[in-house]
Amino acid sequence: MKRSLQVILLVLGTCFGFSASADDGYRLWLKYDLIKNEAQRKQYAGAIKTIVSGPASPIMQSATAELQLGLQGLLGKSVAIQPTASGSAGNIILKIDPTEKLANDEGYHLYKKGSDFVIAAKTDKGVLYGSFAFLRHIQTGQPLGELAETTSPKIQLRMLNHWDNTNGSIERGYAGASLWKWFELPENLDPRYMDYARANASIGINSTVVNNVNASARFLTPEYLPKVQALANVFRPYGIKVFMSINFAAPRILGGLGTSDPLDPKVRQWWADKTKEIYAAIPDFGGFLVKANSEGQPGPQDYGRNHADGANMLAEALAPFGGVVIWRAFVYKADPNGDRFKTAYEEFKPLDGTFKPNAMVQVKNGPIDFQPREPFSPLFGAMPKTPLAMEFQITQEYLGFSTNFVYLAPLFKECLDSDTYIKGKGSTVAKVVDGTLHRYDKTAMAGVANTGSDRNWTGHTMSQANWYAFGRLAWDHTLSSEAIAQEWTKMTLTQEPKALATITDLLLNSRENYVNFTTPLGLHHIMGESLHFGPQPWLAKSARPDWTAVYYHRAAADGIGFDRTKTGSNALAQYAPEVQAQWGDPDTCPLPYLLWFHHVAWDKKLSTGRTLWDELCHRYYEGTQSVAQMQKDWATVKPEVDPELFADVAGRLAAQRREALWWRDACVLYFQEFSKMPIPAPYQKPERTLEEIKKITATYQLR
Ligand code: GCW
Repeated sequence: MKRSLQVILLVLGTCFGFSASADDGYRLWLKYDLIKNEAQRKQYAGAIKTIVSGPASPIMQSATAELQLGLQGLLGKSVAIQPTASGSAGNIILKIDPTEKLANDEGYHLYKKGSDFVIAAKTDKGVLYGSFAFLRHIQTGQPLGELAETTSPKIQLRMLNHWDNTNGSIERGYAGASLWKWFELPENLDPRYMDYARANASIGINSTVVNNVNASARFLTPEYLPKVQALANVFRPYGIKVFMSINFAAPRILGGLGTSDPLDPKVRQWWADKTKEIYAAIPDFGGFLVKANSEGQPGPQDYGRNHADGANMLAEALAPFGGVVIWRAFVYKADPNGDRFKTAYEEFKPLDGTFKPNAMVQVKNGPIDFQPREPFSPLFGAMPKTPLAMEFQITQEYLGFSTNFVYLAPLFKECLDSDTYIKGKGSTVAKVVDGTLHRYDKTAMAGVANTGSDRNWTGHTMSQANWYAFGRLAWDHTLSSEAIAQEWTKMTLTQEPKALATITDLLLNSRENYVNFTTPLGLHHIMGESLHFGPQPWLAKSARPDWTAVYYHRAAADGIGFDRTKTGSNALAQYAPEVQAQWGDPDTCPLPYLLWFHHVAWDKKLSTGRTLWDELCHRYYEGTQSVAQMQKDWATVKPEVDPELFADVAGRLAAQRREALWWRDACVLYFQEFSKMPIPAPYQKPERTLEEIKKITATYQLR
């Protein structure tokens, strides 16, 4: 596909315009505003003269267009693109060299050569990522003299999972409607599709699943395939592959077959034909993502087959085209006496070694469901012969939607850095997922997207940092939460040192604050029914027992928490002995995980010197207080942050404060009914009664 650079620049310029007016957040971290520090700007501008374009390809065009756009904005001067270097100084040389010493095809090497700057890679994709890194170097104010970066992604498929539906809604989306305007596609291409691709490419995301895992079969019809094809065409020049979620019952629903049994030859043929049809439209199609036999979705178990039977049928259909099937391990049964924690491991571990080479199993970070804090899923480390993909949730389903300021890099890192001990000390989850521990030849990390049609993409301005952090960590999980926070803040909000330090601290503490006022000490799944918003620890009846709150917290006169040791569900046995030893004893179990694994007496003395009850209250009160502190800290950065962005965050923090009080009052008053202990000094008893709080939660549940 031929595209004219002028057209691209025009479109980019319109969408990502350099207007001096207030910032609506649309440009994300790719603002490219004129560098304020004049001396610094002149230095960059003096050092950079041309962009030497290297071999032509659509991806190379994206790289040069981005460099030109970025430099124009940052330096306030137009930098010409030339086929060869003119003169020997100030050229940004884009170089593709398959012999470049890099770990893989997507890596890049930035360095100075005399007075020139080289962006070298084995492929055009590497050059694209290197170009964004070069711009980031300038955006974050680093001296060009120090340009030296060699990096390759540690994970092959760095993907977003969109839970977007045919009607434009997004399951668990809190930033507006779907970015994909299905009704206008394929004819009308919203310029936003390209900006979405640019944003992803800038942080190394190279794959996207465009539709919900609760998948409508309609996506596989001749009506929708051209729409997906149109998106793929826009994303391709940014190195992004499209995947689709499929409905396992499609052969029955669309194909008119009486069955979707994966061992039925007619069903297999149907998938083979459908896959061929997809590849005819999208030659670089990535593959399928599948939610099967989970929360009512159809799957192979409907026919007495297992997950591997289902996955392998699809793997076979995809294999001739180099596609991959990613099969989700998010499964659980409605068993009032069981432990939902254990189901995924029980269903999947026995299947290790039975999946085809182009199948992967995608596991959520924790054993339940994206709670504010979860221990790592015991499946990590338990399937050495099956490549396991990590699934994180970027959208804040259980983290206060778009009203709450919760920076997720610490949550992602906590999981990735956890030690499974499966092959001795240092067998971290990250090493499972990046393939080094079990020598997986396929690796993937997925993030359930938090993007939507809101002008600023993510609803809460600060949630942009979560999209950013996910991409950066999928590229390199050894980056620190702090480094990513600073990078993002410098590009998005401010570089003024004091404000930068304040915002970095706000980001770094925000998740722990959220845990404290919602689910401290290892409480989990006590949020509002189905909406998953606000507190509802009293929820005792639902369509399934494991959708209630009491199933998880087990508060009673004798204490609180889910006993997952030998005296309880023994879910702990799914971990390596070292992990069991670490978490199995309530006296040594780290407090953040305590009630995940133990039922603890209200008056038990904890390592903090407080009783369990007092500690619980302490955290609810301090967590709520911390939101007031966040408001104060945010107020101090006002002079340094764009007024529109400042106001957006300030307003949402005020809403978060109201919600934190709601959580605190609900939880301390409800749990007090069991502990029968007073709210400890210096904290004041809530002004509201539990009945009043319950009414607030009930209002949220109204349809
Ligand atoms: O977290 C739960 C959500 C569902 C979601 C499901 C899943 C897409 O509440 O909305 O469905 O997990 O991950 O499949």
